[in-house]
Amino acid sequence: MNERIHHTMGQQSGRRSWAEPWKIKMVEPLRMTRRSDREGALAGAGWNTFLLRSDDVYIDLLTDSGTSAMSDRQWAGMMLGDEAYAGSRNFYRLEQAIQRWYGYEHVVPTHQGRGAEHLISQTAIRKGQYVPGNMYFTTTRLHQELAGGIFVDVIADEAHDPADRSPFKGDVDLAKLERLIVEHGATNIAYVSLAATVNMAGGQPVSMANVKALRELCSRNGIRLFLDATRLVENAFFIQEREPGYADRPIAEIAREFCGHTDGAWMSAKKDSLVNIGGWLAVRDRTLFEELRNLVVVYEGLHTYGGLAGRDMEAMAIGIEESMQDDHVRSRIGQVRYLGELLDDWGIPMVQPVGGHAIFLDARAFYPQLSQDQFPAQTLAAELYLDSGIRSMERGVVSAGRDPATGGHHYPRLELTRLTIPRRVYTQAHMDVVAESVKAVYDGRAAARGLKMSYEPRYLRFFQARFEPL
Ligand code: P71
Repeated sequence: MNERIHHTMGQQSGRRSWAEPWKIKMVEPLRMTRRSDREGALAGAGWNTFLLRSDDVYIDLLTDSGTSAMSDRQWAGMMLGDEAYAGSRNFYRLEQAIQRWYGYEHVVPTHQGRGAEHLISQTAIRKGQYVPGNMYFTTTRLHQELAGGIFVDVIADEAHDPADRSPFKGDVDLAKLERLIVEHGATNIAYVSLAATVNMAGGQPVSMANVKALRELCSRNGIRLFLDATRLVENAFFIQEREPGYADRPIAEIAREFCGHTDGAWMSAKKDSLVNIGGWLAVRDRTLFEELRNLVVVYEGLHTYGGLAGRDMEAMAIGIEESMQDDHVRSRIGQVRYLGELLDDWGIPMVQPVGGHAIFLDARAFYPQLSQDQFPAQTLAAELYLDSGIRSMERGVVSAGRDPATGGHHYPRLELTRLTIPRRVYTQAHMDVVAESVKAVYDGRAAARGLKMSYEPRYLRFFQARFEPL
């Protein structure tokens, strides 16, 4: 006789269970693979998860970028695409959505986030100027450097410590920024580049108090403040949860207030906004807008489509509204947290507190026997794939690239492997499979030997680099 009584996860945590605010209408079958299949696939991919075919992947946690599931309303919107070269009706719907939910007046559509980063960098940076930011993001920093800018990290020190549990690890350290201004003069600072949330720090939020103080500091010095709004909705959730005075305010209101402290924003709509492709750039200043609108026709497409089809802009307009709903955000971050709590209970080392879009495993703590030159985070991504067919992403020394001045590796303090959760795609059972696989790899950590790089491309090397086991 079975004496065991099973408990739901909610019961185990002493609370009532909750579930996603949607149901599934269409499914996409996944291919299950055997370890021997995966060994062949990984060797063929040069031990780089970016080079795997998705057909060889079981649960794909490479990124939450463009991998979310659209709603029935978004798919219906795809049928309302106005594919005119100029003046598409969907552009005006998108423009209105950005004005309403983010509050910026002038909008330039782009094919995705880095298209927008390119335009703002070329327009707002003069060669030799400094661009302070709250930790780097790969494409953001590259576009700033290609425009002749010098990136300077001014994030709070806590952000570089995976174990530090501060609530707003994305905050700018204002003293670091002030020192930079004093040292180089305000005119040698192109703008402050503020990301909310901070991807490379583990999806960590910026507080409202910090963006307010930053606004004051920038205004006093005549420096512009631009926002990377890619995961701002998730940032607004953390403000609602953690910052005094915001508990009863809707996420949409908090997001809009946050934007109110900035001069403009760029966006990869492939994240928060629940679309497979799309981005934008929006500013308050009319003169800057005219420059951006002129440059977009050179690199992206006419200023009323920016490299997108009309249907993509329609899906984005609808996705923006859906992304701002409290129930949606709570369920999205709730799923990430569910996985994080399991792993935390089992003593798996990772970035704390768990952020908005992903679990970031601390590969240094997994593999103390490996130096950063043996690519611990790349090794961990490979081991997870071999164990169960889960695909994750390296966010350590490979991603950090080389210092353009010295040519040597950047050695970031954070050596992380990211398990990124797409929105509205996987179930709690998938999260359980992921958690058990991470545990299995952790239990086998002593056997890991590391990798060496056998091919290194010039730009954003992590995408196409190849490795060999040591
Ligand atoms: C992510 C991505 C996609 C990506 C980009 C580069 C390397 C690996 C994966 C893209 C972002 C982002 C932030 C905060 C701008 C972009 C570029 N993230 N800002 O996390 O997270 O946007 O991909 O649409 O061009 O997997 P884009």
